[in-house]
Amino acid sequence: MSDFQSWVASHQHDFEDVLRRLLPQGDTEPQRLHAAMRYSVLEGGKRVRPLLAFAAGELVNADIERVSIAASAVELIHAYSLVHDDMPCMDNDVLRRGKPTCHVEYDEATALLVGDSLQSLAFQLLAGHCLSDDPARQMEMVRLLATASGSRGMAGGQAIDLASVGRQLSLPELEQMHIHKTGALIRAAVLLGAYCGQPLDSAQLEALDRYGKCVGLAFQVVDDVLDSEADTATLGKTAGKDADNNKPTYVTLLGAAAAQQMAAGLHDEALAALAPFGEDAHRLRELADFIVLRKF
Ligand code: GRG
Repeated sequence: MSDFQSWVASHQHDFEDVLRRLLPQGDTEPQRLHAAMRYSVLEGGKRVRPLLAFAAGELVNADIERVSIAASAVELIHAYSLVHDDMPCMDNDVLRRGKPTCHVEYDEATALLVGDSLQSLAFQLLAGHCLSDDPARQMEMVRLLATASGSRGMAGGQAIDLASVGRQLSLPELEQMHIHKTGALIRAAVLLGAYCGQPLDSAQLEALDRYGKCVGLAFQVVDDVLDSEADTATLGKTAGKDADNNKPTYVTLLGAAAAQQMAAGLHDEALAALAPFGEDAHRLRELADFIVLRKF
């Protein structure tokens, strides 16, 4: 196992314990809702967004307890988005993270409430723990996550996505959709991790934000390639859904080879943005490599 692989495995392991502790226990009333929340969050997922927050936190010597809370808030928002996205009124999918989706395992009303409750819990965590010695910075963190997940961020991107089914989008339109739907939360994960530590100057924050924007978009481009090329067992979710749903993707627009090339270009841009941080940013560099080279 490489040094990076053991860093990932150890953070994934410890982060699972953090989530287990922060989520309401399954025997707490209302039990069915709490069990469904735990089902949707625990034991699954690559935890890419939390890993980005941990790597950004390491760059600024942030307290790991603080980063764990920020990372949990982001992961809970991500998990809520997956639960809602899989529902019949949206993507109508039956498999997620190698398991039946929440509404299949439980029911639609429960899945709706799971998403709602995970979103509320994310903000409860951000507001209920001390994440910065500067209260104004902590308020900025709450605002950042709210913006990234709301109608000007992830939910807005999802709305554009739903409206795009069966339509031909231009490359800039597709990029706008994905910058919001997928990119906004990934970008927020990087900045939230960084906000937990030593203050950065505006040029450094801007550089980190550029990194987050590039890896966020690269993540989606690679996701489109994997959706068209990998199999359901490897992905743990239904492969080929985009084509089946007649959705525009980087692959349908550019072809797989050009899409892969685009991801490589974004990867290079992400690494260039990290240049001012030198060796201290090595985990963020490794995560950019992982995001572009991943096979699942
Ligand atoms: C319902 C408000 C709302 C938003 C949904 C994120 C999203 C927006 C929908 C999920 C569908 C999808 C394929 C989105 C693209 C982003 C993406 C690749 C999500 C999957 O993220 P991974 O690969 O999942 O990080 P794991 O399971 O590893 O956490």
